[in-house]
Amino acid sequence: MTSLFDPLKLGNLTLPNRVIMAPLTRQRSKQPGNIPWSLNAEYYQQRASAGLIISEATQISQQGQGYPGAPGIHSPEQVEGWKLVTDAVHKAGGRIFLQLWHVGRISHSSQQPGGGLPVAPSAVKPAGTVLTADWKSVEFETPRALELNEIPGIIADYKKAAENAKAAGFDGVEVHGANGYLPDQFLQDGTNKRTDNYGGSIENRARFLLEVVDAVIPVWGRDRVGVRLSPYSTANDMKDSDPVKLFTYVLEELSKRQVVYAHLVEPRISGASKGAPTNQEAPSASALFRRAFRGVFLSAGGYEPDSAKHAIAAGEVDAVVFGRWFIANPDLPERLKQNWPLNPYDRSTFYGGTEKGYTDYPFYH
Ligand code: 8OZ
Repeated sequence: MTSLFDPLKLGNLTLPNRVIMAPLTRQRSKQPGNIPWSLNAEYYQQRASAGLIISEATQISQQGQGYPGAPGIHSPEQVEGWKLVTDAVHKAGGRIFLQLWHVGRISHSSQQPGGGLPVAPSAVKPAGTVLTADWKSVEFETPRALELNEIPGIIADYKKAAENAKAAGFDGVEVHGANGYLPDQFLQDGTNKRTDNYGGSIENRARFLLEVVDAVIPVWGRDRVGVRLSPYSTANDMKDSDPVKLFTYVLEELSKRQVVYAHLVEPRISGASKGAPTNQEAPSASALFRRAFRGVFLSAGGYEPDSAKHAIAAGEVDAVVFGRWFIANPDLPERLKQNWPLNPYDRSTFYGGTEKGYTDYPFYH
């Protein structure tokens, strides 16, 4: 029987355990410039015992930014800043992938180059509120639908960001295709109303994500590219008329491309930002979609120590991705292994601020 503490082959990497650190938006990059710095390096280094660290979502361009304080990977200063992080993680014996992010419509004009509207597949406004560049909560704007001739430029931004991630010393990249950001906005028909090659059929709606994947594979090799998806998630006001058909197709296409892992967010957790309501009635993504993907299957979303151990032992997933418990427990793998108690997490310090609630959670020993 497999356990959380057995090694896992991920392409030509061997992860020492199956306790993965989730991509976690913490909004603590150095300002101005959204630059990773020594505080971020300390935080990631503390968590280097994870089988794999997936970095916080990191914008590929200024247009792709939607959250104040979130880091980028498009400026030379950001690349230099990330080197502090990757060096620190590697010195501590860890491995770290960078998550490539474009928020699409989940932005605000105060973040956009020239103060323009956020971009999206279609001009469909998300419900709810967004933080401006200076942390004021305001209603979302209606995004501007991308022109067909703008899409190659965004794919090129992903490729350039993947190259920057390599220069910054990461071990691989994850394409953020989940949680209602730009690639997901193309995938799902609640947000994609296009009538060109990027809208309508499932094949057309998947085109953007697959073009991103096809752009980053030559930079990294298939063994170092993963993709995150969140079927059935309602985070960021998402919906689709047939998630099983859509995400089965996407996972089959990702299998053909032999990306190294698929990382699915369980829909029982509907998003971290609004108090993380859970819906235990929601379908299980691993049950529905695991068979559609031939590579390593990572699963995130509301796992507790017992449910994680069970999911691995039952062979439902290859590795479990922890967010909140990794925020509060830098030594999470060892705590799980030894059945040591977990530090409780403090939601009020998840987003923004400095070392409080970030690098000051104690190790057990
Ligand atoms: C919570 C708060 C801000 C961003 C995601 C990047 O949902 C996020 C995110 C989550 O993937």
